[in-house]
Amino acid sequence: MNSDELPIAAIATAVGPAALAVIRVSGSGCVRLLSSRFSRPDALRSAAGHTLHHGAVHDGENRVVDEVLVAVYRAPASYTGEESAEVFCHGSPAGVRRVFGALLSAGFAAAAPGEFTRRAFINGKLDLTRAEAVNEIVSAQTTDAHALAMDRLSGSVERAIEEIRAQLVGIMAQIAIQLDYPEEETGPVDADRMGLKEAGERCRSIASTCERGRLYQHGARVAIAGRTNAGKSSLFNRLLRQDRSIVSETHGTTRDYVEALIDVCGVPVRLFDTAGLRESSEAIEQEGMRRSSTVVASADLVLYVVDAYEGPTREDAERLEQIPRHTPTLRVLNKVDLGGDPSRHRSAASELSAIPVSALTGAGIDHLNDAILSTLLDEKAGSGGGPTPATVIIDSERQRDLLLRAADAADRAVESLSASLPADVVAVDLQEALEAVGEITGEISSAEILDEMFRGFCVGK
Ligand SMILES: Nc1nc2c(ncn2[C@@H]2O[C@H](COP(=O)(O)OP(=O)(O)OP(=O)(O)O)[C@@H](O)[C@H]2O)c(=O)[nH]1
Ligand SMILES: [Mg+2]
Repeated sequence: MNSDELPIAAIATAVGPAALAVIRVSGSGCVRLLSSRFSRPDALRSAAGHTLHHGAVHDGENRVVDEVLVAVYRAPASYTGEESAEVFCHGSPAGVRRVFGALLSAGFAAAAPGEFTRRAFINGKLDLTRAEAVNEIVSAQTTDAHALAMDRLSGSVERAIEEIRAQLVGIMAQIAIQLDYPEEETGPVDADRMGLKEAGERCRSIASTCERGRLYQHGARVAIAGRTNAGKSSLFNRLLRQDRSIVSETHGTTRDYVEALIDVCGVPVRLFDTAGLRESSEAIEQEGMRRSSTVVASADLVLYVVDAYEGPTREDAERLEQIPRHTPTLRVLNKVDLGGDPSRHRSAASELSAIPVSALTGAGIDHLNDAILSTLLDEKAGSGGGPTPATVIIDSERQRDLLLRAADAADRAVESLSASLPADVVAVDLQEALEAVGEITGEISSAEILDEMFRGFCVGK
């Protein structure tokens, strides 16, 4: 038996108190093996694909472990393409582990991370871009990230890559004619006319969407900073929509930084409330400010809060100077509800290029959310446009690197053509572009490539 077909088992759901949990098994003979721990073995062994069977899992010594439902799948009509089954048991962590233990004692091997999807790929059920999308769906933190990953699972990247590959194959055919028949007979080859430049641009254009895709998938770190009492914790609570950080009129309330995950227009943002900045000789407060500055230094974006009632001070200007230059900063003028002179607020806001808000009333918060999103997209994501705007957004650095390799090879082929180098020189670069594109979908793959790719998957997927 091929080692890829050996029966494997994995707990496919998160371990924690829950109504139900799913244990997945796959591989040649897995239903027979499972039946050795099932109360109605004959029913399982003779089961047709896509049928459900009620019964009990026992430990091999007639002790019932759990009451379960088993779904049976027959090859090739299953996720992996192999004979498979899913065991729906009760969700208590202890119970799930006992059922899983019973299966291991029957002879199942514990599956490696991503092993089910790896088998699905090997059996031609999905290409590598869809396999990666499976993992992206599992780890999506916002509805937008999930929708983008679903798009990739339905084959948007695979189709785009296939189009580029077909284009490169067509060009290769024209070059092959050049190799077979000398130039006098076929006339000179033109990179533009053949679409070679366009193929390279399409690769680069899709590659440039990776940062944007990763922003939605992996999110960003946003730190709130500013002088004491500016309203940082109030703003933190407002953005979080939860009374999480302590707010008080006492200066220096926040000592340790506080963090929480929020959804900013579809981007998962780890938001940090930090200790207010002021001159202090108190050791604990100094340590709080030191830790806060570390958080600010590692942030993708800083929201620097200024109290509108007091207006920006020289100290604010100095504090802003201390934020690392490469870190984008949005200035936020808080407490604009505090009466005062609205025109003064407006001039302070424009002097500071600040976004006026009130953490107390919620005024301006939608605008602030939009500004956070657009700054993160500008900083991290580029436009994703270019001469040939990409129709898909990728998340995988593996795909991006291969697309750039293909684009570089296509560029070299274009140069060789314009320098009228021999067709076999052009063919070498074209071949490299084709190989890189083939690796993206997995048409060309090796055990090392697959090991590297599936290492990041969770067990049970
Ligand atoms: N009117 C008004 N008061 C606000 C607003 N935001 C914060 N405050 C008040 O300002 C005071 C300080 O607010 P905090 O959120 O604790 O300020 P902070 O910047 O976290 O302060 P430290 O943790 O000490 O650095 C509190 O009394 C808040 O109720 C606002 O938008 N409008
Ligand atoms: Mg605070």
